[in-house]
Order: sequence, then C-alpha cells, then structure tokens
Amino acid sequence: MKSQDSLFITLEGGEGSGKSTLARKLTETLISLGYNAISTREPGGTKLGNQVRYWLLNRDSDVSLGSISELLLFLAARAQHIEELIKPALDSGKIVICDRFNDSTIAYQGIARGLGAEIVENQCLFACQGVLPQLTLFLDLDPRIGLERTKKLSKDSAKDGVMDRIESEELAFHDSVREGLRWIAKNNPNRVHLIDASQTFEEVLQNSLEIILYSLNR
Ligand code: T5A
Repeated sequence: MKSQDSLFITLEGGEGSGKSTLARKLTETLISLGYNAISTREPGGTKLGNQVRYWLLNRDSDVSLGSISELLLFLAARAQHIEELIKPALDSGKIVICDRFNDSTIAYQGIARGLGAEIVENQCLFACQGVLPQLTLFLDLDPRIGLERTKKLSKDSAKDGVMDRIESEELAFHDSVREGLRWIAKNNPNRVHLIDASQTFEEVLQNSLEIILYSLNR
C-alpha cells in the first residue's frame, strides 16, 4: 500500500451521468495502483442514510414530503454519513470517493426546487462541520441522454423502467439542476473539474484518473 495523504473526492452530475459506474471503477483502479480508497454514496453510506434514502426516493412510500423536509432529510443523512464513515476514513488516511454531496443539494434543492442556493449552501456547511471535498468531478450531460440511460438501466435490472421520485420530475427540473451544477463549477474552478459525460465511459474514466493522480502527486 502506498503512503498517502487522505483525499476527499466527490462525483456530481445529473441522473444517469455515470457517477456510480465511475465511482466503482475509480476505486478499483486506485486500489490496484496501491492506494487505500473507498467509495460511498449519498443519500446512503450508513443505516440511517439508507432508511432516509427510501423515504426520499421511493415513489411507493406513502410519506408526503415538502421541499424543506426534503432538504433537511438529505442533510440528516449527510451529517450521519460524515460522522460515521467519511471523517473516520479521512482521519485514517484513506481516499474517499463519494457519489453526490453538497453540490447536489445546492443544485437540486437550492436551485431546481427554488429554496435558494445561498441558504442551502449555509445549511450544507452546518451539516458538514468542516468536512468538505477537496476535489469534485462534475459529469456534465444533457439530462435527455442521462434519463434515457437511467430508464434503460432500470428496465435491464427488472425495475420495469420505473423512475424514482426525483428522476420522475419534469425535464425543466433536470435542466435547472444541470444549470445549477454548471454555475457551481464556474464559481469553484479550483475544486470542480467539468468532464464531458457524453464521451465513452473509457474516456470519462481516463480524464478522471488523470485529474485524481495529478492531485495525489502534487
Ligand atoms: N439528490 C441527492 C438530491 O436531490 N439532493 C441531494 O442532496 C442528493 C445527495 C439520488 C437522487 O437524489 C437526488 C439526486 C438523485 O435524483 P440516485 O439513485 O443515487 O438518487 O441517483 P443518481 O445518483 O442519479 O444515480 P443514477 O444511477 O441514476 O445515475 P449515475 O450514477 O450518474 O449513472 P450510472 O453510473 O448508474 O450510469 C447509468 C447508466 O449509464 C451507463 C451505465 O453503464 C448505466 O447503465 N453509462 C454510460 N453509457 C454511455 N456512456 C457513458 N459514458 C456511460 N457511463 C455510464
């Protein structure tokens, strides 16, 4: 195993932009190169996070959810995720790759739901207690392509093409998420790297690895 400093990496992007596939492959590749890396996702990563994920995403859940409750549930899952998994992993020198984090909350709840980017960012900072990503890969993709990929994936996995509560929002909502993520990338050029997710998966992986290895060897 290489001696390394910890690195907190987040993957951001719209539905079906390839984050989960990339998180898996990046972790495998970094481990094969001798790095100590783990991947996790939001909402999720802990028992509480997985329960909250069900309330947030499952369309069969009979829990009704307003925008503010939705925001606070994402943040409750995040606070627990940081305390239970992310901070201990970083403290022990690991590379942590997290599929979605604060930028998703700012883009989905702050911008697309209209709660306000600044107020949501402040709530995120409170939930994170100083644990923030050093590097973010933003997989930028037209939501029309991403949603098609997601539909195909859920068909193939016998979910019969059923979309979750947020995936099934209107296209205008997903366009607004993309604009929100682009705005965040523009305002955080040192942290956020935009990757064209319409390329082949191999190209996306190669671009991502180059950015991560550069950051690790700096
Ligand atoms: N959310 C989340 C909020 O509203 N606020 C928040 O604060 C947070 C944290 C999470 C939902 O919650 C919302 C956002 C989401 O709506 P989720 O199921 O975790 O729900 O949703 P996603 O993260 O969007 O997961 P998806 O699986 O839909 O998308 P991914 O992970 O981006 O895509 P992936 O890797 O599963 O790929 C989809 C398909 O495309 C193929 C893959 O093989 C797969 O079949 N693929 C490619 N095909 C062609 N070219 C490429 N380059 C490809 N890369 C992958």
